[in-house]
Amino acid sequence: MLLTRRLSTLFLAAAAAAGFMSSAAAQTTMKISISVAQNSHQGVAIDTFAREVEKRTAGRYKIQTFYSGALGGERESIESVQLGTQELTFTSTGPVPNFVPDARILDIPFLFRDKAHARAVLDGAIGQEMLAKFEPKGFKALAWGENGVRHMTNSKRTVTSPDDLKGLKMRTMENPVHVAAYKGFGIVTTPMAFPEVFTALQQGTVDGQENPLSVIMAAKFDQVQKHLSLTGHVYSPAIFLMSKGAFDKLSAADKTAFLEAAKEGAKVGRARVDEDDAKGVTELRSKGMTVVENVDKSKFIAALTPVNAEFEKQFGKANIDRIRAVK
Ligand code: EAX
Repeated sequence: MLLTRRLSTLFLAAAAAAGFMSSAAAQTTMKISISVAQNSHQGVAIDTFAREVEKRTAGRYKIQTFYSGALGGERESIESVQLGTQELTFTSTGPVPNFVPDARILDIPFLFRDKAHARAVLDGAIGQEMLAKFEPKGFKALAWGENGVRHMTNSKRTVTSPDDLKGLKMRTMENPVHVAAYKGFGIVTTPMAFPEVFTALQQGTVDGQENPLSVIMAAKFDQVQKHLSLTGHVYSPAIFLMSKGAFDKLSAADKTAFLEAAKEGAKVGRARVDEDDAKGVTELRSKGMTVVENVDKSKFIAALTPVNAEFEKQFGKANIDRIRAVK
């Protein structure tokens, strides 16, 4: 009797230990971050990614989501992923060239005709070749996502031509291609991490900034900016980055799960960008912004002729032409 009881106690303890161990092994928690608010194109992208990873790994991987730069700006998050102290981030390509210089070519103004062109390039051979270039730098680039087509806002004046930009002090991303091009417009460039931008606009440290309608709405820049011009001067890709160390530890099946989840996240994020673009002008006008919808883009393109010659030298004309040629 006593022996039976002892045995059953032992059995229960062993079962509990085994259960505990298997559930500990069963759930690995990873972090992913964005610099913008949850209610945004990027928020739905990482929320979808988190849900898909959990579903596709039967809950063995749990993705904790962080918004609004809670873990730092985009550059800091990319650094953390490279170091492996944070497993994942979803970021615009803003600070990416500082880590993967080959990616600079994607940030050239007026490179893509429209979102459809950009998506075709990123999802096609060129985009996939580019994803592979992140590996030697310590990243597994899971998939391209989308930040959107960037437009200019400022607190000083209506912008209809590049002449109106001369002398405007604008926050730019920490991106060497953007900085070079915007200088070409005559803008006084002030590179700054995104979490600091609202305050900088509010305090007048800078006159303006440029971002997709999705970001302008999510960040409520209408509260601190009067003028919006649909310059559409550059497409802003986004990317799911994972620490290569963390990715390499996954089983083959789980690697597929993460890759597929990122693709799902990208799809939902892009759909939200389209929704935001469709309603953005009306919404921002209703919040008090003055919007110039018809901007003569040819003037902006012409203003960049010298800078573009420089980009052709730096990135190779053939490489730029190959992107432009994608249908
Ligand atoms: O990724 O820094 C920027 O302006 C980005 O567009 C923004 O953080 C969204």
